[in-house]
Amino acid sequence: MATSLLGSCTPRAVTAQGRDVNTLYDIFFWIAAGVFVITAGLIAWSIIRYRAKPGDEDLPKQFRHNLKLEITWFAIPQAIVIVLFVLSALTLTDVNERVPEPAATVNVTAYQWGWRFAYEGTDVEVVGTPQQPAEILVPTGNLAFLLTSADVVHAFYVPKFLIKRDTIPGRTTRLDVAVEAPGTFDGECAEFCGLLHHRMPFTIEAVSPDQFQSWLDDMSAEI
Ligand SMILES: [Cu+2]
Repeated sequence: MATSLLGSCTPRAVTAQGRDVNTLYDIFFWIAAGVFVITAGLIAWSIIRYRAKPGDEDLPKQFRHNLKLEITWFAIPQAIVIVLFVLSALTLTDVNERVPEPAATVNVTAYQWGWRFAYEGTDVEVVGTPQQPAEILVPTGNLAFLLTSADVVHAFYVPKFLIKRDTIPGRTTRLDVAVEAPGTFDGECAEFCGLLHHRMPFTIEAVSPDQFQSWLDDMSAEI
């Protein structure tokens, strides 16, 4: 019960990719719920139906194996696992696909302990520290985050995107999303990276492309 209730705490996705992940969660949940109800139901039924009744002296009919039953309870879980595997692989392929013509490409560098966001094609850079976490603007629509780390492995995680990606020193990983509506989304580091790991929050505010452009112009003017 607790697992099902906590499962409903999954944030509602604000990206097209996150919605794909949500759909996959739902399919897993309902299949698991079905397996639970059938298994627990059969156990409960057997306990009640075949309990010892007054006057029962003999053992029930004894038998060693039942090939048909054994094949069935092998085949059903196999089929479920194969279906879930295929659905997961398809969702992963969709989620990892690059978005066409991103409205903004942001180079993100994680470091102990904060985040640097640099907008490709501009000089604009926002650097966060534990004392003053970064707050950045992005336009709604397609976004590409190119991620790397200056020191150890961190993970770029915006819970409402429902996807996270490791940032690895010396390598660039990529996270593409389509943000569907304006809003403010909290982010954090999701890979333990040292003493101030918990002090790496950041905020992404998605605004209309026009608002984003004027913010970007203001930021460039300040440099
Ligand atoms: Cu970190």
